[in-house]
Amino acid sequence: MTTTSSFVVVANRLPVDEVTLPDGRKEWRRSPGGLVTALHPVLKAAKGGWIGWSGSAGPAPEPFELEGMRLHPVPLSAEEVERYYEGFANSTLWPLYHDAVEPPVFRRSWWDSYLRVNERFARQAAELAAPGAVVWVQDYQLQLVPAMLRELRPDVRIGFFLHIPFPPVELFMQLPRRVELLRGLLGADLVGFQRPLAAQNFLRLARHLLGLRPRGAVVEAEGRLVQAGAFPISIDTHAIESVAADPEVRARAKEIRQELGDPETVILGVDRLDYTKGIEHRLKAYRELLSDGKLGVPGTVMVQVATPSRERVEHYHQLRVKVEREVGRINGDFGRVGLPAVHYLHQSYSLRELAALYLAADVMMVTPLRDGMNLVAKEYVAARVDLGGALVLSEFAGAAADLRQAYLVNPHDLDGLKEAVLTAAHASPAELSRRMRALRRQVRSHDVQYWARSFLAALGIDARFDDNDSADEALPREHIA
Ligand code: GDG
Repeated sequence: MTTTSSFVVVANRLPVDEVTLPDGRKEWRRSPGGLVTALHPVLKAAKGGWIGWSGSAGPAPEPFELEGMRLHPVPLSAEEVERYYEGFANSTLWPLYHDAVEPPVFRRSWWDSYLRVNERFARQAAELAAPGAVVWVQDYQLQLVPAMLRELRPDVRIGFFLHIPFPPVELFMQLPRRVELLRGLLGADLVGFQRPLAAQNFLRLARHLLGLRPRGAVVEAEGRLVQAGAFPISIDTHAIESVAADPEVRARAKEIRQELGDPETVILGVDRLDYTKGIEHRLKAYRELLSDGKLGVPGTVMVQVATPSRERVEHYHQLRVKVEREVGRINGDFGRVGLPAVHYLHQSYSLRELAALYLAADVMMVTPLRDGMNLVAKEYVAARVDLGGALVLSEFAGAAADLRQAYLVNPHDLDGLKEAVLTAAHASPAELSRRMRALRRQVRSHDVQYWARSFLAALGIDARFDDNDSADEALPREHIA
């Protein structure tokens, strides 16, 4: 029999990756990433459970424990990966919620799969949650879970957090299953978003689609109160600072600059290879700056890390072709033997190597067309313990509201983008450190622990966030309604 937990996280993915050791054995390792870092102490203290997919299709492994967290794998068949995950989640919802920057694809068979998989997650959460437990559901793949879980377990307290933007009513209305999705979310006690505008979109939608009457940030649905609010996510600032302060990482940053040919200006981009990230806009701005003669090789060099992502989804395949064609064009026109104008890396790196790249970069370009938050921008700031470097940041990233001292840009305005890159590249050290100091204050006072604490506090839970083993007063205390 499964023991129950008073705190349960439900997310599409478990916070682990399976690695193959040199002797061929397989082992689970905790995956990098802010969400698990933030929740680990709470999960450990509350003997909490995490429900999620292991990442490979087929039968699920047995539940297991890792670093004090109880992990409960949910099975997904190959067909479900295709329809629920690549289909409805990543070809319908993802583009639609990001301003439809690529056209969303609607297929009826995908919906059936999304519904079935959400039911499976909800059932597992219902089995795992102790009486009166707190269940925190994450992200767009699982929007039906709150209502399904509420139906099975009216006694639990349910929070939902959306990591991506929530679209305006006019866009949401395109969804064939819009009522079901909205009702799914309304099953939660608290629905959290990255920005206040997203929470407003949600409340407006509740009025428009279901005729509900929100009062302030609260809306009554089926006799219960549902609260909506903004909880901007952040990073494990302290951890990134420590990595960036490590002498080996600092030496590696110097070495990277040497390997790049000791240019005056290193421009950096780090993204999942995703069409929302504005990689093409960034490359185009750089190409024009080279062709205008405002920047030149070998004085300037660009490094673009584009981590492989969702490669079986058609839009992603097309994006890769377009980005690689543009990189080829830039290097063909402006590179020299041994001195490419863009170093394009379609690979994943360790956090230490990423931190070294952040430290090596004079201008960090984060230019999404729409982004819930964008953690790369915050990581760059956290890594710049030396107060150097400049952040060029799209105003369409949620992070722009937190990082006001960045060089804010509209990535669609190519001239404005080029201007910002030049201004950032030519700014005086005093100006750069003035901006960086202000940016760093923000990510230090608002880290991912602060984010998780504020969300759980709004849900009525006073959670412990120090990594200390005494579980006594951890979770849950009585809930504030
Ligand atoms: C979604 C929302 C929201 C990337 N390449 C490597 C690597 N990364 C890490 C980064 C960063 C993370 O992946 C990417 O986070 P972002 O926030 O930039 O973007 P999404 O993946 O789209 O995330 C977004 C986020 O959820 C959280 O709510 O901010 O708006 O779209 O941490 O460092 N990490 C390592 N190697 C890589 O090669 N180790």
